[in-house]
Amino acid sequence: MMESWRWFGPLDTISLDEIAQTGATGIVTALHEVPYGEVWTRQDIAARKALIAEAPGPMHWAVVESLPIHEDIKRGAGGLTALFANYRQSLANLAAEGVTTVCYNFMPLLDWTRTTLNAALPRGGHALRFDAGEMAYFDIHMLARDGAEADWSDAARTRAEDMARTATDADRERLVNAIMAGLPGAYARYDVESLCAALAPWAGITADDLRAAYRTFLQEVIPTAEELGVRMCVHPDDPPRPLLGLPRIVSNAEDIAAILEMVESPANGLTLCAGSLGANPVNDVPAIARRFASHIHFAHLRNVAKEPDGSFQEAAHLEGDTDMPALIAALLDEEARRTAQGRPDDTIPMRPDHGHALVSDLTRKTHPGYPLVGRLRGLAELRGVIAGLNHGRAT
Ligand code: DNO
Repeated sequence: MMESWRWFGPLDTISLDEIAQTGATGIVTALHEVPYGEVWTRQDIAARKALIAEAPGPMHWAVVESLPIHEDIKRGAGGLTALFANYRQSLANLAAEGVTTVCYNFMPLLDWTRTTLNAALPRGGHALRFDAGEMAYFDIHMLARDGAEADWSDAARTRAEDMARTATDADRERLVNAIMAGLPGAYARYDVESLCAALAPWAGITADDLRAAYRTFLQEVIPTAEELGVRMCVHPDDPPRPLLGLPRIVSNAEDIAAILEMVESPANGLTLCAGSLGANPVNDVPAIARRFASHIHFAHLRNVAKEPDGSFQEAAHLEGDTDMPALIAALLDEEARRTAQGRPDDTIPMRPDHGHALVSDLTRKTHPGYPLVGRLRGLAELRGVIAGLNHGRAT
């Protein structure tokens, strides 16, 4: 498997020189500064590629994460012709520069969502955490969204009631900041008021409506991607459940099967994100990897520990609820199958997704979830599993 590493571009406080020292060869990045819906020009793509090539290496731009989809496409609203044309043009420009694996998501408005960015770990260090009670408090009491109560378990609602009595302004500010932290790059963050305004146009939009919009997107984009040799790979919902009344349709095996059937093509693929899928108790992540193996173009390897009320906390890469060696074995089997079919270069780039904030991470400002030492620990552990499994195969 190709070892890759997410780099948020020149504004990332972790430099390419540092990333080179991790041993990763594939860089996962995006032109985060380009607003959603606008074309990524060939010139800008080439410039980003050149930055990566100049760093110690060899390293190359292996995966785009993400080429974002404009909200109007997700809502199926308004004249979308220009937006689809722009998306196809960005794919063509990426392909012309040899960048052909493109990750994206179809989550309305929000991206990955947590309620705490620095949950204390027993041995020191911090983890990202999704606390169902805190999210319920945000939804029911801060946003005061119609129908919010019905979306939460009794346990989460009880905790939300407790918080309504005790939370301070500082607690509320921390919660909003944590919830917004998943939006990558330089995009606008919402406060409570602007989030309510952004949610309004989504009122009444069902999972089926979102699926119809998704089908249109795939029909518009996948044939071009296939012609260009680009492999699109959808990132699952994180967490894999509807949130704030917004439908989510990439949350489990049935969702994935439906999406892959909408437009059947090798270009219509999946980012196997172990952490996102693993946060839902119905998902057996190694089984999902085996079922959809031929469509996996990119893997995010991380782990979560789930709790009965729907909360979860990010675990060390080899701890938590997903059997990571079993998952990696599934991915290595798929790579072996591709090699046997004469496609030895068709490897699955993987990156250590997220990481605990450890040691010097605790005093260094980086993207939430993307510290240097914690991810380096994750990569080293995953590398060890891969080496062990490969050794087993060779003998
Ligand atoms: C979180 C990431 C996601 C991912 C996007 C892909 O750490 O895995 O933000 O980049 O959802 O579009």
